[in-house]
Amino acid sequence: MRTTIRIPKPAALAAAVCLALGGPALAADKAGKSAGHPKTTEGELRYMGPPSGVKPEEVPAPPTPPPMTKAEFERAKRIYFERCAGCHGVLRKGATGKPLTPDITLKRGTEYLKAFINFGSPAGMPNWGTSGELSPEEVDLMARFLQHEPPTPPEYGMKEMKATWKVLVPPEKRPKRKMNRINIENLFSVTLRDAGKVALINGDTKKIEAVIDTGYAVHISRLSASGRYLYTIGRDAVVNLIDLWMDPPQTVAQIKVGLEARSVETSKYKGWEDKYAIAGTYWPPQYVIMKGDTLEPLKIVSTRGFTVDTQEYHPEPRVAAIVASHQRPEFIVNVKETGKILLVDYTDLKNLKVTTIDAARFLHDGGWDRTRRYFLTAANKSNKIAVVDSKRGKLVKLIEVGKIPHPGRGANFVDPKYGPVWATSHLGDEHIAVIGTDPKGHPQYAWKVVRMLKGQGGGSLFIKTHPKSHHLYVDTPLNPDPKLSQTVAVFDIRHLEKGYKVLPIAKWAKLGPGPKRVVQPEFNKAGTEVWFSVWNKKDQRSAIVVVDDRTLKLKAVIKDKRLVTPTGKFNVYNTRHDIY
Ligand code: DHE
Repeated sequence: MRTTIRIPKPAALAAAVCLALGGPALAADKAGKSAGHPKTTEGELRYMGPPSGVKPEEVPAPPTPPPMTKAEFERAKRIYFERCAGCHGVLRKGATGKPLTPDITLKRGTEYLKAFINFGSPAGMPNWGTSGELSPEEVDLMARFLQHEPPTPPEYGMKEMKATWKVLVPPEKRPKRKMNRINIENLFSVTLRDAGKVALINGDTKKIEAVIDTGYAVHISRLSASGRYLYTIGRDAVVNLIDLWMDPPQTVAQIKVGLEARSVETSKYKGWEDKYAIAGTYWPPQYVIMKGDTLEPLKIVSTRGFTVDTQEYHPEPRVAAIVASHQRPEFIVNVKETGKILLVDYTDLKNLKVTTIDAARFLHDGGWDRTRRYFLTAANKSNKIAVVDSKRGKLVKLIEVGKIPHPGRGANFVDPKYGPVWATSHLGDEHIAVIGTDPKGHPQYAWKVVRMLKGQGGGSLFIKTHPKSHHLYVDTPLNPDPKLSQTVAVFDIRHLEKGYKVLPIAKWAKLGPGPKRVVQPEFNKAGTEVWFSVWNKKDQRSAIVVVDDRTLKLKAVIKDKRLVTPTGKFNVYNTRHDIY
């Protein structure tokens, strides 16, 4: 027997639902046709019709910020994204910098915010006004802008990535062997920050072999496991794949993976060498796994979620450092704002397995211990170093260190008293925390701060040594005192208690005026030389200073008008093998 069920017409049904719930009847004409939802089926309407459980009084009305013209808003937005978003986040939820959402800023008011932007704060906010970086009118503009709801940039998915993806030289057209005569193992990829380029400098001859266009304000370079491919990532999230076998080395593929980014890495586990690349983005907060030799995007994963401590939802957990595991086929991904470390298993991208390790906020940079089993990474605003055992896939310990640890990749050496250790310097104080890393040989010191060395001062970003060196170099480029920002401290690892020597790196470069910040020590392959960038403004002369590690004397100054704002330097051999 066939039963016919009569379903009421949509508009009549909607009106009935509304009336039954005590709401106003939906407009329906005498013939029963709806003016409201003519395209909705009866089933959908019945299913989705009930009112939201959110009570209107639970949703605050948007506050009223000080007025701005459209042109002013556009200008402020540009300044914010160029200068402020790095620390405060695109959505202004805060990270290295404080949260700046209207619920906070409206209470502070325009005058308070102006003073803050003008003079900065001892906690690390630069003095944008008094330093002359922003004019008084721009300070006022920003103070008003910060009281408005933050504008949200668009999302960026596979369609957008594919639209920018270019394979300039397909793998089958690339050389089958190295075509140039460069000793690529001792090549340095040097970030030319404000030029949006990298310079490939020959470590043996100190000559620039190539200058290659990359993303805007290119941030880091990383090497494939084979050492053939160099990956760079710009702040604008443009990834370049450079083939070092070509003569001269050149970009063979490029992709833009988001709107803002800092990290790129490649698969290094046995059997997976050069197979995949991964890039993490600040905006949108996500990472993408790509084919290693073409950058074809394969899998995008969002990092939005809950913070490790208060378990609040965070809409913008940015991807900070990424390292490739040597123990398992995994990428280790630092998620800054949630304070979680992800172990992303790349063996099966369709059924992706991700282990989430609870660490601490706000994760930033880090590196391996000398066995490449333990990953030590800074949770910089928690003043902690998180240690991950990449073999067991577990957190070993959160170690209290100094104020705002900033290791870069850190420094591994054998302490005469405490055995194998890893060290970090700090942005927020003058200390260098030395942590025991040998649970088998020196269990009593493992994962403890065994020494707190006193360096030149705060504002340190990077620290470096080499297995063949007995020196530990500590930079201080962000210290407000030029005596510190233009020099480096060197400790003799054999006599750490004796304190440090100061090398006048910027003075040796003989550059003339400018801030001349000395940044990021990097060794050559042999471990006999250490290179420093002398980082001046875009329109001033910069240089690379090479120091003889044995004598601590000046060995060479590399000057060239193409060396515009050099910052990070990545020696191919050391970066490829994670030697630091
Ligand atoms: Fe960096 C590494 C983020 C400012 C030079 N920087 C990193 C990493 C992150 C990061 C997440 C780790 C990448 C990895 O290992 O996968 N950096 C940020 C910022 O968010 C921040 C604070 C502000 C911004 O807006 O970018 C910032 N960084 C700077 C600079 O101002 C520096 C000194 C100069 C520059 O070139 O911009 C700078 N960052 C570097 C360098 C490294 C780096 C040289 C790699 C160090 C290494 O030895 O591996």
